Amino acid sequence: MTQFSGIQPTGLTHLGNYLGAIRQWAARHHRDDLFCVVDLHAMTIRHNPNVLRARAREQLAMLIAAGVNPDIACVFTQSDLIQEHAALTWVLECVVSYGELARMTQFKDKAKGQDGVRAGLFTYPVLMAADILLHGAEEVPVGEDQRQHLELARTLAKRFNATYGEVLTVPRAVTPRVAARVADLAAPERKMSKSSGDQSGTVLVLDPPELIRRKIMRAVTDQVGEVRYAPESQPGVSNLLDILAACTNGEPRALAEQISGYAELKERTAEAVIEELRPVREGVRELLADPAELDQLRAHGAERARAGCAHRLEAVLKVTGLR
Ligand code: AQP
Repeated sequence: MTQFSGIQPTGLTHLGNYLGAIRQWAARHHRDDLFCVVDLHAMTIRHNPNVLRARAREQLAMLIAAGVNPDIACVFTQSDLIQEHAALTWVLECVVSYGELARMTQFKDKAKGQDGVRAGLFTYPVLMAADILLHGAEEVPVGEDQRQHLELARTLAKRFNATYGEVLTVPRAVTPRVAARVADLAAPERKMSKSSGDQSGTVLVLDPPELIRRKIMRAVTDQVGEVRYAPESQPGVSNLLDILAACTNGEPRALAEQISGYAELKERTAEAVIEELRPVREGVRELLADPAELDQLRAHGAERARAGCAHRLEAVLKVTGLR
C-alpha cells in the first residue's frame, strides 16, 4: 500500500499541518512510501526565492525530525524531480477540463480580491494530482481541506485509464481520526492556515514554548461556560478538545467530561502541545546545523523516488502517443 503526501513551503509550518498531516506520516510509514516538500506549489503565489529555498529546507528537516524515517520512506523535495512532475502535469492538463478547475473552492478562496492571479494557482490541483499519480500512491494522508483536490486526482486517474489504458493507480484520501481540520485559535470558524494575515491564532511548530502557551491561553472560546464537545455550537472549545485529544491520544468527548473549566482546558492543551512539539523543534535545529547531512538525505530520497516512478512515466508517454 504505497502512501504519498506533501507539504507546501508557502509559509511557516503550523499545528494544523503537523496534526492533520505530518504526524500521521510519521506514525505510519512503510518502505518506499513517499513524503515530500512540494516547493513547486509554493510558486503559485508571490514568493521570495531565498525565503522559499530556506523554508523548503526547514520543512524537509521537520519531516525527518517529526519521525518520518528517511531510511524507510523516500523523503525528498519535489523540484528534485521537476522533469518527471512537470511532464505528468502537462499530460494531465490535457485530461482535466477548465470547468473542473474553476470549481475548486481553494482556488476561489485564494484568488478572491487578488490582482495578477497566477495561472499556476488555477492549475495547481493538476500538479498535485500528478505528484500523487506519478508515484502510484494508493493512499494519500491529508487534512480535511485537501479532500476536493484528492477527488480530482481520482477523477483524472480514472479518466486517463478509460481513455488510454490502465496505467495509473486510483488513490484515496486518508484523514486522521481527530484534528483533521484544526481551526484558527483566534477565529475558530476558519482553519488554521499558513497564509492567514493574522498569526495570533496560529501555533507554529517552531514557536518557543512560552509563545505557544500565550497563544493557547488567549484562544477564543464562548459564553456558554461549559466544556462540551460540540463543534457546531462551541467551535473554539471543541477545537481545543480536538488538539488536546490528538496530542494525548485521547477522545475529545471523554476529555470534555474530565475537565471542569476553560482555564483548565487551555492549560492542559498548552502543556500537551508544548510537549508534543518539543522534540520536533530540537530535531529541526540539529538537522539544520548539519547541512551536508541534510543534503545527503535529500539526494538519497530523490534518487529512490526517481527510480520508483520512471517506468510509470514511461508507460504514460507511451500510451498517449508521445513515445
Ligand atoms: N488547519 C489544518 N488542519 C489539519 N490539517 C491541515 N492541513 C493544512 N491545514 C490544516 C494539512 O497539512 C498538509 C499540508 O498542507 P499544505 O502545505 O498543502 O497547505 P494547505 O492545505 O493549503 O494549508 P495551509 O498549510 O494553511 O497553507 P496555505 O495557507 O498556503 O493554504 C495537508 O495535508 C493539509 O490537508
